[in-house]
Amino acid sequence: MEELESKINSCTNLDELELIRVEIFGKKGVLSKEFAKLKDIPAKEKKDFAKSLNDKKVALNEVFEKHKNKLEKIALEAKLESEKIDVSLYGYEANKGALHPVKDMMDRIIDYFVALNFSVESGPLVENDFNNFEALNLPKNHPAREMQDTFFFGDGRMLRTHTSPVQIRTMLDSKPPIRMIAPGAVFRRDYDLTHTPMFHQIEGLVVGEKGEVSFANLKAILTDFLHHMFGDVDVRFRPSFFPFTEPSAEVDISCMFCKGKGCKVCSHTGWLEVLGSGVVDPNVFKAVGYEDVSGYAFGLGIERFAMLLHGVPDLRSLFDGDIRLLEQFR
Ligand code: 2NM
Repeated sequence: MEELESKINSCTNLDELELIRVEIFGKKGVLSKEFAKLKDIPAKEKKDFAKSLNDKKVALNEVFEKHKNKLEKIALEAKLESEKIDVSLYGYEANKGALHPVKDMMDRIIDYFVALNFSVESGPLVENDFNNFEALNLPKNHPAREMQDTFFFGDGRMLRTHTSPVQIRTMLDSKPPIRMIAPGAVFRRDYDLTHTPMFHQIEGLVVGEKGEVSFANLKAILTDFLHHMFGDVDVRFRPSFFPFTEPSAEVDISCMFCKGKGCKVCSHTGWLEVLGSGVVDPNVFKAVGYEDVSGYAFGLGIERFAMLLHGVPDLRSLFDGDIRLLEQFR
């Protein structure tokens, strides 16, 4: 009896226990053999023998069930442990896309001016001579036309060299007041560290009644715009020349790489040129049939803003199509 009990309890897994079960409780098992002895036992002793045998069977069965439960519990715990899933583990990250830095910069600049009630206008990339040059006070044989290094089609048309023709189209199509920006691609025959043959500009134009729109307004809005884009920088307006504005000014910010001390990026001047601007030349208004109006205009290169704000050393890398560049802007 004790021997059978310890045999049951010494089983370390359910397979072993099953073998023991057959050995003890099976048809040809220990207990069956004991019960078989009944028939040879004298009638008088039969009852007591049967009872003690049955007690033994019940007791063994209890020991067996108890140990079976224990082994089942151990087996279940082992199974749960081996199949455990840590639901708090970090999953595989989805492969996210990103806006191209030029598109992102364009959106940021557009958002600034849209908040100030500027409309966003667009026009064709292929332009005629009047919209791209003539109406902008650049008459035929004007040296600025060669300076622009234009892609001509040979039939009088050309790829636009700036987005100014959109301002001309808008003025021809509508009456003042005008408060617009024109973002888009422009084309010039240029290719080096800071120039690509296709790049993007945003130009702005504000037109009101004569005396209503001033150079002071231009200074105020562009100063605020540059603080919005570049943070706490100094802004300076420097006299310049454009055929379509008079007076004209180029706008510089203090170099954010050296804090104005002078470095490679700012050619040791402490200043970075970021905008062109001016009061619209009367000849431009004459070309579109506007009378008794005043206005200011400005223009900037989006790639240049992206280069400065992201520290991109070679502008051409923005157009290589190398996915590793985009991945840095996720
Ligand atoms: C610039 C700089 C200065 C400009 C002028 C005009 C228009 F059509 F009103 F005459 N549009 N954009 C302008 C003026 C553009 O870009 C550097």
